[in-house]
Amino acid sequence: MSVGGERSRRFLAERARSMRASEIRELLKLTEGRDIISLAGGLPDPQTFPREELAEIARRVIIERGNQALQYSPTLGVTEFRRVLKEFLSSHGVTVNSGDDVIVTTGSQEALYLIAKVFVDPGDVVFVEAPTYLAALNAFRHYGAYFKSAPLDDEGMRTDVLEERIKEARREGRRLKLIYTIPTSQNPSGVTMSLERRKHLLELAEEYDLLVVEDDPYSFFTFEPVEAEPLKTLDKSGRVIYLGTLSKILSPGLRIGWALAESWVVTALELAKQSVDLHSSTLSQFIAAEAMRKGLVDKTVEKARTIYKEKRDVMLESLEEYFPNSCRWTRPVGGLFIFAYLPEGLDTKAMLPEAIERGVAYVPGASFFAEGGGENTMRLNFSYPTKEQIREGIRRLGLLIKEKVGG
Ligand code: PMP
Ligand code: G9A
Repeated sequence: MSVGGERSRRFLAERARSMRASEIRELLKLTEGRDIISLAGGLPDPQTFPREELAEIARRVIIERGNQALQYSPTLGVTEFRRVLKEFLSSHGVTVNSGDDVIVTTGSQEALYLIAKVFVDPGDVVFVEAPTYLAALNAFRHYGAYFKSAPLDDEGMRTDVLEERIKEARREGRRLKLIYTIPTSQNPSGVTMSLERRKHLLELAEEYDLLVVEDDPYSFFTFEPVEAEPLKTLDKSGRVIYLGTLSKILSPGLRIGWALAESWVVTALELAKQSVDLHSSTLSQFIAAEAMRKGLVDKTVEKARTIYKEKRDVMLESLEEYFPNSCRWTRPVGGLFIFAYLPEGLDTKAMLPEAIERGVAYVPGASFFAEGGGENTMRLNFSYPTKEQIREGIRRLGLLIKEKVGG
């Protein structure tokens, strides 16, 4: 999907002409209501939604506190929720400094958009992982970011390459702004950054005077113990903007996310948000505050951890069984995705219509690469499909790939 035509050329702002569709969102439209096994969008398993408890909370909030819960609320967020949220974060190992503040956003996607809006001028350099979350790339791209990426290996972002890219950007006389990273159970790769790399990344931020955006939807439900201290906690110089969300640990439909950072950053985001959506849903924030206070989020996290670990294992076993030996893939300790590398020369975007014809969808990997490449990669989601669908979906994909490459 793109915006085009004579009228659009006449009227659309320069900025809007370069907007790209999110392949994740487009695939969601394509697969919705159709008999297709979707290994595409990162949807939580609906089994993890605590329906009865949320219904009870929602009822009580509306009946007993409806005057506030159904009302407009401050742009920064409902004061009570922000307080509960700070406690929740602290108790989960995310350091909240005395000079920090938190803003509630409409999912962490809005936080990404607001960050792009307030920090990125056209041509400013944003350093990213290759691959990285494509909807973050789109948000930065919208404000004219110039990307430089560093590849991932089993220990996360190659910070030695990051350093090279930073030096290169300096030599080119560019303005350096941000490092964007998803350190734990990365999207799309599933990889988790080692402690050593985390420290190196922060040293680089300090040395080259950069802000760090730590996008962290997945660290609360890793399936295996990992040394995954948040950058926000390791950071001693207030450079990290920490983003979180309830989407994977309670419900994405509530559309509640947050940014925790030094208060000057939060004020800038607040001003930007005033003209985007005034504030995030008051009702959702009242519900979220209660859910956190009652331990419902922690309970959901425990449930999600068990379900997703099993599904990940089924996907790993199925890949082993059905994909040809010429393919390789990541083995994530958390998150919702496995990233697969097919033999060079295979184009997963070109192959997608055939896969859909056979009743299975995935996200082609190329859009996760800011500087091109990755045509032979694909992202496979294991949280949403049932175990049977995972096996069948991977079987069908394996057959298709074998037809293309032999093996
Ligand atoms: N960042 C990352 C890394 C994600 O994976 C997602 C959702 N898949 C988001 C941000 C946005 O999530 P939400 O807006 O639902 O919080
Ligand atoms: O539905 C969305 O756009 C959120 C999911 C993101 C993803 O699949 O990475």
